[in-house]
Amino acid sequence: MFSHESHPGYEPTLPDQPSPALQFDQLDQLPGRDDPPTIELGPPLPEPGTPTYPYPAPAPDEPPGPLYVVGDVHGYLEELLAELRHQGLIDADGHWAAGRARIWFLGDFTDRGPDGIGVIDLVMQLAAEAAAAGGYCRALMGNHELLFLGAARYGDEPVQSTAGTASFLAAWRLNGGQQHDLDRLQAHHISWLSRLPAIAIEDGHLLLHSDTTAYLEYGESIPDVNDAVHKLLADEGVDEWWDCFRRFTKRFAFRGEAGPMAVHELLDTYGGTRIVHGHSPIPYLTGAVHADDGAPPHIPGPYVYADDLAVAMDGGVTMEGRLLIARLPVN
Ligand SMILES: [Mn+2]
Repeated sequence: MFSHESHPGYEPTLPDQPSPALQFDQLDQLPGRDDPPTIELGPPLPEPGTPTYPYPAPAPDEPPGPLYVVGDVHGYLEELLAELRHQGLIDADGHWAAGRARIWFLGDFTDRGPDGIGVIDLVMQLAAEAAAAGGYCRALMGNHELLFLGAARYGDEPVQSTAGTASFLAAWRLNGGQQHDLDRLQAHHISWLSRLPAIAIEDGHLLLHSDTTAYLEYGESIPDVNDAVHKLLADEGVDEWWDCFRRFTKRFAFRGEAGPMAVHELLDTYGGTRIVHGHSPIPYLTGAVHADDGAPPHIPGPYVYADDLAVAMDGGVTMEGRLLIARLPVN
């Protein structure tokens, strides 16, 4: 059974109710998605000329700062800047103002919205500024990172797909790819995106982009999964990329009666006491996507479900929802 009762703001959803998410599901999986293999190279170095900021050097015994997560951005740079400012994490000029705070972006920076490269540039900038301040700004690799990297690397090269002949470029365009993002994609973006981890754990929160158990197919520990994805991106061909992309595009594993079991499977393998994920917009998870009056979906905040074991962070900014930033733990 769903356990929405303890989460004010979200109406209970009948588990077996036909969901409009089906259409979304099919669209999102259209030509398939591969994972670009990546190599773990560590945090990016500041670009030459990056100014230093006057933060005090952290003492070694100082406790870590507060932990935040950011849901899917999908090119909505202005909304991201506004929410980061609202939370006091950046200043009026868009620079890190959060000291030793820790921020994890949950992936899907580009596609659908107007300025995907602007989003990547901002996150890279904040990563450098946060590190200088004794905090950090890190990011997971979402399926749209795999899709975007695949479009850039493999273009129209045909891939094996159950949906017939497909290519990364066609799939990327069908899933909101913006030509101006591809035109502005530079080597340092590719390098940074290709190094992002697929999974992380922070303060007992297992952080994933997608609400799927497909991560288990890549390894039994967090380093194993991240290494496997990075190695695949570095060494494998278009069909392996595509397969990885498709696996990390799956969704809804934590919904319904079997949801808590799926969450436990991941927590038992990788550690942590709760999963925090993006990828599936909250209106689709709750089934509240299409209001009868056509009103935008109501997104009061992160969506806690699966017996309180999972927190969904994609507020559906691409569908007139919200770009969510939350401080963990979420109640
Ligand atoms: Mn996604």
